[in-house]
Amino acid sequence: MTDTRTKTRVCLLGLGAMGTALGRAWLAAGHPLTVWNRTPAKAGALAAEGASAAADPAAAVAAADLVVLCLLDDSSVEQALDGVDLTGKDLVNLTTGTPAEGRARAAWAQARGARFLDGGIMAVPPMIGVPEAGGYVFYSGSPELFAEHREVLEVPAGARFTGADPGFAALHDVALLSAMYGLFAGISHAYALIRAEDIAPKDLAPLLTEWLGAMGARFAAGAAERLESGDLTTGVVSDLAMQAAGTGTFLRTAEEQGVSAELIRPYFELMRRRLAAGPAEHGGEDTAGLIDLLVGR
Ligand code: FVH
Repeated sequence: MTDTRTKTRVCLLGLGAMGTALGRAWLAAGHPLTVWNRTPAKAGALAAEGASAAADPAAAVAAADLVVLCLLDDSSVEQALDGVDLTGKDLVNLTTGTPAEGRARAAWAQARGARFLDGGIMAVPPMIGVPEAGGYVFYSGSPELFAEHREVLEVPAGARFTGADPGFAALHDVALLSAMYGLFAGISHAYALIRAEDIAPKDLAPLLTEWLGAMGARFAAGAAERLESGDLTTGVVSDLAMQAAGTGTFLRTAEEQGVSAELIRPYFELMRRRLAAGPAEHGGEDTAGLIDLLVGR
C-alpha cells in the first residue's frame, strides 16, 4: 500500500471532465487529494475513491501544498479564488487561457504571496494517467515551483517547461491547437469532396493520415528553417507562383462537387495577396512567406 504521508498534498479546484481525470491520477499515485467543485455533487466520484471534498475553495487551499486549478476559463479562476488566502501556496493553473491572461494571473498570484505556474494541457481526459497515450502539459512561470513539483506534475501526464514567462505555456498550447484546427478544416473539406461519390470515408482516412503526416512534418520543419534563416527561396520545390496558379483547380473541383470552399479559400486568398504584392519578388518563394502576411510584414 502507498504511504500517503510522504506524498505532496494536492488540492484540485474544478471537477469537470478534465479535473476529474487529473484527480483520479493523483489519487491512484497515492497523493492525499482535497477537491472542490462549484457544483458539489461532482465531487462524489473522487470522494468515493479517497479524496476529501472541501466545502469551499478556502478550505481546499488550506489543506494542500500544491493547489491545482482546472476550471472553465480565466474568469472562473478569479471567482473561485476570490478572497482566498494564498500566502505561501504553490498555484498551478491548468485552465485554458490566453498568454496575457497567464501573465496577469501570475502577477495576481504573486501579489497574494503565491508562486505560480500556468499550464496548457495537450491531452483529452482519456489520455490522463495513461503514459503510453503520449499526453503532456506545457508549463511556464516559476522555474523553482516546476523543479520542486515536477514529479507530482508528471503523474497525470508528461510535463514540458516552456520558460519563466508565464504566458508561454498558453502560447504553445494555443499555437498547437490552432494548427490542429487548420488540420481539421482541411480534413473536413477533403471528406466533403467525396461525400456525394461512391468512395468510402474509411478508405480515404488512411490516405489522409499518410499524406498529412508526411506533408505536415515537411512543412513544419521547412518553415521553421526558413523563418530562422530569412531565406524563403533557396531550394524551393513548389513555389508560390505555381501553387497560386493551381488554386483555381481546387476551387472548381469544390464547385463541381457541390462543396463550399469556405474552409480553404482564406489560405488561397493569402497566396493571391502575397503574389500581388510583388510577383517577381515573391513568386519563387516557399509558402512559408505567407506567415509574414499574417503578422503584417
Ligand atoms: N476536456 C478536454 O478535452 C480539454 C482538453 C484540454 C484542456 N481543456 C481545458 O481544461 C479546462 C477544464 O476542462 P473540462 O473538460 O474539465 O471542462 P468542463 O467539464 O466543462 O468543466 C468546467 C469546470 O469549471 C467549473 N466552473 C465553470 N465556471 C465556474 C465558475 N464561475 N466558478 C467556479 N467553477 C466554475 C465547472 O464547475 P461546475 O459547472 O461543475 O459547477 C467545472 O468544474 C478548460 O479550461 C478546458 O479548456 C479540456
